[in-house]
Amino acid sequence: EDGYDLWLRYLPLPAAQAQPALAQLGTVSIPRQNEVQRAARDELMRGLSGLLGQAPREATAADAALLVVGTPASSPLVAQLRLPLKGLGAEGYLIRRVEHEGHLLTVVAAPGDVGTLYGVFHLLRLLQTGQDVASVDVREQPRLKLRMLDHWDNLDRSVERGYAGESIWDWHKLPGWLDPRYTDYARANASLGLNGTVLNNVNASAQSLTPAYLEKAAALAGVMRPWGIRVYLSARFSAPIEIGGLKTADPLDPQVRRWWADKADEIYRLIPDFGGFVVKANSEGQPGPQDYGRSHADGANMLADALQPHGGVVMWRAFVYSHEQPDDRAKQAYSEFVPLDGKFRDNVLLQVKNGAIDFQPREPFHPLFGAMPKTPLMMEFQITKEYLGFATHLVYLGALYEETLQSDTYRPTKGHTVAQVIEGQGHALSGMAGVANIGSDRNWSGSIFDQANWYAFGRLAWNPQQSARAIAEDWVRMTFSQDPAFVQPVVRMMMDSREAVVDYMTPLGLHHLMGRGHHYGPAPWDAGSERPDWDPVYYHRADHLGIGFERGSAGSNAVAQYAPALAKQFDDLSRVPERDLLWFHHVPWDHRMASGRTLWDEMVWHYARGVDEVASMRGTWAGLSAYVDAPRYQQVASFLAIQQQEAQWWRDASIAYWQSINGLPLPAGQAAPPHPLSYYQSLKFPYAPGHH
Ligand code: BDP
Repeated sequence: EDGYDLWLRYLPLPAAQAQPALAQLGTVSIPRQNEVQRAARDELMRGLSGLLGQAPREATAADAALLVVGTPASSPLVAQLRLPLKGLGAEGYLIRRVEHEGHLLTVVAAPGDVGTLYGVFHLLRLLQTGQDVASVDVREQPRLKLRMLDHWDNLDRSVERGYAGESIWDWHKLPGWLDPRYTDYARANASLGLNGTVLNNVNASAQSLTPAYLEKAAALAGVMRPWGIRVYLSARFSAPIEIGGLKTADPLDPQVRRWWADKADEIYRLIPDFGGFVVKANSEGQPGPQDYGRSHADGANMLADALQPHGGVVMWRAFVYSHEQPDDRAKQAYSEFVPLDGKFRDNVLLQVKNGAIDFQPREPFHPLFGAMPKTPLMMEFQITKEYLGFATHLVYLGALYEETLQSDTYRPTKGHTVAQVIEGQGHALSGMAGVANIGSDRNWSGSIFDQANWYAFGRLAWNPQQSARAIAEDWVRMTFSQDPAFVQPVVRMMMDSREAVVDYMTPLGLHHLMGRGHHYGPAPWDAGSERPDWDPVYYHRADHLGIGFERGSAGSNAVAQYAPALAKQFDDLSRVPERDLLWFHHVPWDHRMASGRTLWDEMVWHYARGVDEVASMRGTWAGLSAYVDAPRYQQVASFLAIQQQEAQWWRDASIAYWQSINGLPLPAGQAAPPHPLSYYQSLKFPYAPGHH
């Protein structure tokens, strides 16, 4: 066991489950006229063979089948059954038992082939998670249109913020060599309903748009297509200059517009179902329309016009912050984009990170959600754990995603969650993107438990209203074991792991306190870099009186970017949620917390709780070795040991630094950091991964 099979292991079910399932599903009728149908068929055969312990028979005449899969067009039997397929759309499906000529059939039916593929994966999941399929009755369709992985992969195979080896894309050997891993990647994504992949880094190289690289992308598109997945590219805004020989990339310049229109034609000749572009513009030094005095809307619309005749979309990122330093970086995206609401073409989505800073262990939801009703806003989550301990910390991000998605925006009124905002608010387009955590490591994600984050992201992109806990439970059952003595403690450990990392890294609303550049480990003392808003001291603002970033009306007033009811709540020191306290306010060290402790004592208490939680995760795992194969057990155990050391390091280094500022003693019973502050400050990590 090396984790390669992910959650698609298809190990034999216990006899008590396998026998009735074989009796119910052991003879199948499934079409194989085109590549999508063949993908569904191969997966069904592979899955059932493994789970049932023997290959199902394929019915010779459709009516001899017990399990029937297809669309009204691909299967005469499905057509005859007159199932209520209306309204399911191109990707929806239903799974049911129906009576037909005196026999009970199990049917996976859909209006379109991709729907049957998703239905097959769903049926297999029901078996894998030990559910009774005897009276199965499922009707599903995705709540979001674009369900995307964004790879931050460079053409030299390095991966920005990647902790799972090199890029999965072996660009140099493409298009001639199609690594079988690409197909397994597509299968895994399709099993979750993901339907798009952005192949290259948002910090894009214009090379990706040259003919040689478009051919490589086309080869990958060919692998993805049978699995319902479209290929997209990150577009570098200045490509017309860099590879087009033009003097400008001004979006209103006719030659520039022509260049992009021609480029789009060229791409669609090679990749007829190309999805479109993601763009990072005027952000962290990337080129963009503002270089020419134009707006983000001008830039996005120019690309949208080029893609429009072919049905492509533009995902324009809202992660922008300019070189002029404002009073608060958290306010920039909202200030720049809200005035542009209603100014984008229909085939543009604005892609917004979950919070206003940058994928921190905890951020309040981004105030843009709900604030641009005339524009489809898509969610951008990070799956790779740039700020959450890289691959060795066990942190289940389902809990983080759920917290953001379930946040009430109060826009237009109370009860309107972020999930509802991204579901489209009546727009034709909607979506969710996850920054992939996938690389060349045999186990894909750098650790077994990081596979759960890919999994949870995919399931939530299909339906952002789902419960993170239920998803974790499915993943554990599919990945490890169905035994409740294993499932329950592991799910509990996963669900608690997110609060643990918040506690030992950045409790009570603290944020952005990690080492510069590589973002590994604590460095709350760090200052003096080329931009103040890259420095931890900019974010915590600790002095001898207190700590925290004042974003209330007495400070940057970032709270005013939220709906009035929320703005009021966040502005009010007595009503702001404590978990976000230091995000929104600069607070005296002796501020009284709900627990009765002072802020300082409460901070120390949180650090301790985080470290203790990791110790207890280790204990939990140590008791479960009997349920897990040795290689996967061992890797998780070793990583938990690393996590415990690093959690302790975060706690000790942070406390040593805060004490150097506030001069306060530790509460009784709390151990002093074992080293002086200077020791923690002296640690350097020039080769930490993920930063280039
Ligand atoms: C930050 C990363 C940086 C990315 C940037 C982005 O540190 O490497 O380029 O986000 O999202 O989190 O564009």
